[in-house]
Amino acid sequence: MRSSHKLVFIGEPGAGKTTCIAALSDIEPVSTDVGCTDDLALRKESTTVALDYGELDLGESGRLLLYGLPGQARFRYMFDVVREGLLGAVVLVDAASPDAVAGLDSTLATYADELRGLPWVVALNKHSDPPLELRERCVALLRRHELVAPLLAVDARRREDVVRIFELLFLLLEHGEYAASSTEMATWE
Ligand SMILES: Nc1nc2c(ncn2[C@@H]2O[C@H](COP(=O)(O)OP(=O)(O)OP(=O)(O)O)[C@@H](O)[C@H]2O)c(=O)[nH]1
Ligand SMILES: [Mg+2]
Repeated sequence: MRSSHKLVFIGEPGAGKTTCIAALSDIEPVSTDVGCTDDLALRKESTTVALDYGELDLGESGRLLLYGLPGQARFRYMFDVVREGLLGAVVLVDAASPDAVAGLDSTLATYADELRGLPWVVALNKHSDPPLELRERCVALLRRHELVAPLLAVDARRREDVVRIFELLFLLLEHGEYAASSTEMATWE
């Protein structure tokens, strides 16, 4: 039987989790978007209330199961659903938003413990060339949370960008150290 691995996408509402999984999945992704009812309704029409789910064939390496967690911190417990067999995590940031850094801060505040010990990356989405200042503020934030991860810019709608994300994750898996107690400078490609 071929193996399967899990990858989880987390990030603030609107960061692009559902979009990423739709771009990557080779099955029809399962999404549980509903109309927004709270303050979010001012910013977007729908939000994910349970898991997003997709799958990707990795050939001989098996299948990659893709999970998107709901953006709201109150759904953090859903991480338990995906923890077993988790290969890595992608933290998405809406880099075009004036609240990008605050959004990342709240994601890290919610998930820092889960991210420690995993290979993970920060994907700056919705901005083709995120400004240096934003990248530096993200790196500073990671340090404050005592986390280490590379940052990269993506367009979550483009499959090749999302593929780059997990190529990076696989590199980290091959070469990384995941007892992350120290803070190193995140790299920028
Ligand atoms: N311009 C641009 N729009 C994007 C990009 N990625 C996602 N979007 C749009 O941003 C909106 C929000 O994306 P979603 O994928 O729904 O975000 P989400 O993280 O799943 O949000 P929640 O389910 O509410 O937590 C959608 O309208 C997407 O089409 C991008 O790279 N560039
Ligand atoms: Mg969603």
